[in-house]
Amino acid sequence: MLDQPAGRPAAARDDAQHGASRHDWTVADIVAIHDQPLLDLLAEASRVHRAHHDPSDVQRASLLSIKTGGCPEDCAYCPQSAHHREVKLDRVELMDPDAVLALASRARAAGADRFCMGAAWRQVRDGEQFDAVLRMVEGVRALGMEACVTLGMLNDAQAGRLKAAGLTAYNHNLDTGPDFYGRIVSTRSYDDRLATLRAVRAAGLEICCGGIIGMGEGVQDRAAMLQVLASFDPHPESVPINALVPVAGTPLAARGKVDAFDLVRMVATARIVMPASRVRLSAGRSNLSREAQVLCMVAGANSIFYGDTLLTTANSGESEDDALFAALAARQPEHVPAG
Ligand code: SAM
Ligand code: DTB
Ligand code: SF4
Repeated sequence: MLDQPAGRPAAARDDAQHGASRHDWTVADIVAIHDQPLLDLLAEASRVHRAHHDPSDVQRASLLSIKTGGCPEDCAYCPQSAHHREVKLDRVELMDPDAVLALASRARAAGADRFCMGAAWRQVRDGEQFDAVLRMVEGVRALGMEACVTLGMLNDAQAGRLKAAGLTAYNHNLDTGPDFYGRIVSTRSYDDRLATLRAVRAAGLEICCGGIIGMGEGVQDRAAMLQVLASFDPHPESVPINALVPVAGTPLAARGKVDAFDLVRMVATARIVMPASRVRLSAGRSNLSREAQVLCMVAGANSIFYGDTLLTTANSGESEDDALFAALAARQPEHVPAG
């Protein structure tokens, strides 16, 4: 675990104001929160959300795959793994920084406040390609946006160079609970992931860390992942909650759609145990009705990926999202024609 306080007794359920500093949730506490009647869960999550955030502040993060496919890791959900040969995906080498920055600038003009760049790498290697990523980070920051990258595992020195380039946050997901993890990822351990997260935090970068639901795991596994995340001190600044996007050719291709209420419960539970974090409603949003997305926001989601594609799969369209944001805003008084 990361900076987990040793030997603290399990505290009783906390109120919303104190929850931000709680790192000792047990898996049983979290399952109890998750499984309570849906309307009670929603009410509690919404109360916690409003005590810590302006509910009208929903972040738009734009996502770009800067190096696509051919990844040596074996992650069962991922279309970019070279192990899944049946996936139809063209490999694309690392993009040129100028091309990335042109897209970042376009995303900013469309309303994005954060620009996230993902590379299908097992780990960061020092050299020309990492130098190019550092230039991308500098460029995104110069545009006035938050910058986040996800590049696989990294060491302290590399995290320090990203910090010096102005990086806001590093994304590295735990994906699921420790017991289920081995069924999904065979090429790197849970401890490897925690070591990367430790390097990220030691460099003073924000941590963006969450996971995926709908891979065959149970509520216990979902709660166990949230327990590990909530044990970080401080909590991860952002927590992406992905619903599995089943991709043809991956071992999880045949998994069914995640039930919208499962996603609502997961978002609400994340919100309650990590009150001050940004909870991002991430992959899988294109399968949700706008009503289900609004329910996730009531449950405490306050960030989305904005843009027509995620890394390699389709996202909700930008125009649909613009309509969603318009629906969330205060209504203009109706014009009543005179006479
Ligand atoms: N290679 C880097 C790594 O694994 O850290 C960065 C890229 S990787 C694609 C980033 C995250 O995307 C994964 O950790 C996983 O949580 C999420 N992801 C990948 N494929 C997904 C899918 N089909 N459905 C939902 N989430 C997915
Ligand atoms: C995260 O948690 N979800 C994003 C981002 N971090 C990098 C990735 C979702 C990928 C979905 C599958 C794809 O488009 O390839
Ligand atoms: Fe590679 Fe990341 Fe996909 Fe795993 S999730 S196969 S590390 S790109």
